[in-house]
Amino acid sequence: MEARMKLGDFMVAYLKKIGATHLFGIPGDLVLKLFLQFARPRGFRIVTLSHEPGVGFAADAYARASGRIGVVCVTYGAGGFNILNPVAGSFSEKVPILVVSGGPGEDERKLGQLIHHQAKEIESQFRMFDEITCAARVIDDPERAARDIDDVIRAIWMNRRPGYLEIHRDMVDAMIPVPKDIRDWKGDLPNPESDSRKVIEAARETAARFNRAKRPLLMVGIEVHRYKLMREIVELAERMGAPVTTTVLGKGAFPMDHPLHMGVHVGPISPPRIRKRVDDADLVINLGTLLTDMNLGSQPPQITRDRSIWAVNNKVNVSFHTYTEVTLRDFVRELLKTDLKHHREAVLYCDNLPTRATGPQAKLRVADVLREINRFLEKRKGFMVVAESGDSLFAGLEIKVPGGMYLAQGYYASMGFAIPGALGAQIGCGRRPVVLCGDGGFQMTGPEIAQAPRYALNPIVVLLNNGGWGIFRPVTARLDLLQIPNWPYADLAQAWGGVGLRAETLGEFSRALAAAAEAPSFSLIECRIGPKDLSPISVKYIQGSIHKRATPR
Ligand SMILES: Cc1ncc(C[n+]2csc(CCOP(=O)(O)OP(=O)(O)O)c2C)c(N)n1
Ligand SMILES: [Mg+2]
Repeated sequence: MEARMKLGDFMVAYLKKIGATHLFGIPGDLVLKLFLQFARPRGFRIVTLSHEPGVGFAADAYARASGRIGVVCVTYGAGGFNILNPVAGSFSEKVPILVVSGGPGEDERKLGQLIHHQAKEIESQFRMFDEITCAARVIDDPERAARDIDDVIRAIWMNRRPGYLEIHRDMVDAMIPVPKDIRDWKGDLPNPESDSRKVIEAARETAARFNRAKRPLLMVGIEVHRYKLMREIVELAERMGAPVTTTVLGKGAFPMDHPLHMGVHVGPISPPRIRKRVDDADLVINLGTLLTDMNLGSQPPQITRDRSIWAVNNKVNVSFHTYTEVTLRDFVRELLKTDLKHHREAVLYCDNLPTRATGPQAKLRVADVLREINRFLEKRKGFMVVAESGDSLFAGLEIKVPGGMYLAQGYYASMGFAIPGALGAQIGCGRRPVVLCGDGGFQMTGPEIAQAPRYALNPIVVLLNNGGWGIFRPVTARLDLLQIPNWPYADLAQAWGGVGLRAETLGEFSRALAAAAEAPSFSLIECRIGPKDLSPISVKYIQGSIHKRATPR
């Protein structure tokens, strides 16, 4: 970095310093100059997809899978508005992404005419992103530009939330001063800090509560994944000897094949043994879990505060009092230094799958698909699972990925996440995705799979074709409103340069999965399942969600 440099050059140098390697985007005239800067030799590997929502989901999943900031570059207006939904999802689920948008130059704005892609006012886009990011700036003052950019990117990392930079096209070549501290800086981004006195006291009190408890349990949530604390949490669980459950959103934050892992807790609709164990616990230590309806099976909170400790959002609640300025990382590290009683308990992993499979010739059911994927994953390394919203989100809860890499929007739950997400995730961590996706979800962003061959990506898409928006069938009288056209999914996959397969029986699915694993390209297996066939938890969830009780305890 130099003391004075062009803004565009500074952006590239800054993002290189923080270790960005890829940039996801779609250009337009209002961002083209900046986009080309990012793509220049020794710049970034550019990943373009067909539609901005795909770009946003891919960058989000890249960030989830790699543990780095995902960078997105879009044009102003039509491009920016198109990624509002994925960015809102990143905000909800604490995913650090940077959105860079172009915009019209100052001279054009002074002409007094409306500028293409403009909605209400030129500032409208900034205002919208301000609402769904932790920091948003329009870079319009060269003197402050470097500091503003630095502030936004630091905030993204501190908060693990999206940030927004709007750089109008006349600013890209503007000369800007670069403060010395930014020039000298090595590129380490700041993590939130704790007050060490509070950390010690929170850990001491937690340890005392734990050591008195007879039936303690650990509940692991999404912050463990975002702050890369899985190793510490495993160590803590092993020291405590307590069973571990994860939340819907936190699935994958604790190794699914660890002997202390019981499975996913979804409130009262959990597998009965998990529900009973959580209900019986005299102390539940929640580590990085968010209190969402989805995590609780769409029911009011069941773990009462008198028997719980919650460490999330840089706070630790011990029953009815709160320690502020205590990060999850520091809390867990301090707990590891305390004397902890070791519990001994035989922990059994539970899911909701019926134990009996149908025969290889019988009509394929969702439960059979899930059991077969588990069998497939058990024997293989290097895979991850990405689940789409809809029945697949709940079906995915039954999946056991050795080691644990698992991605799904278990809270924001937008359809369209999984296919572009799988592309971004494979770029981010190199693991080969198995994608669970419904036909409705696929019709939103699934065609982005056609981009996989360009980037040598090879997800295996397991498409559950039930002829519509199946998850709502148990609660909708007008089934005709939930129908969608039947696409020739396998033929499309074939035409897009992948392998397209169909399965109507378990035997066919098993063979298709084996064939997909051998294929160097992406594959899509269309599983033809009955219109009423849903995964075990979906029906309970959707009925609970529609007939919600409004009396929190
Ligand atoms: C962007 C978006 N629009 C609408 C919804 C509401 N929604 C949730 S699931 C679903 C239907 C899912 O259909 P499909 O992908 O075929 O999955 P299925 O439940 O049939 O397996 C809809 C419309 C959503 N979650 N996200
Ligand atoms: Mg469907």
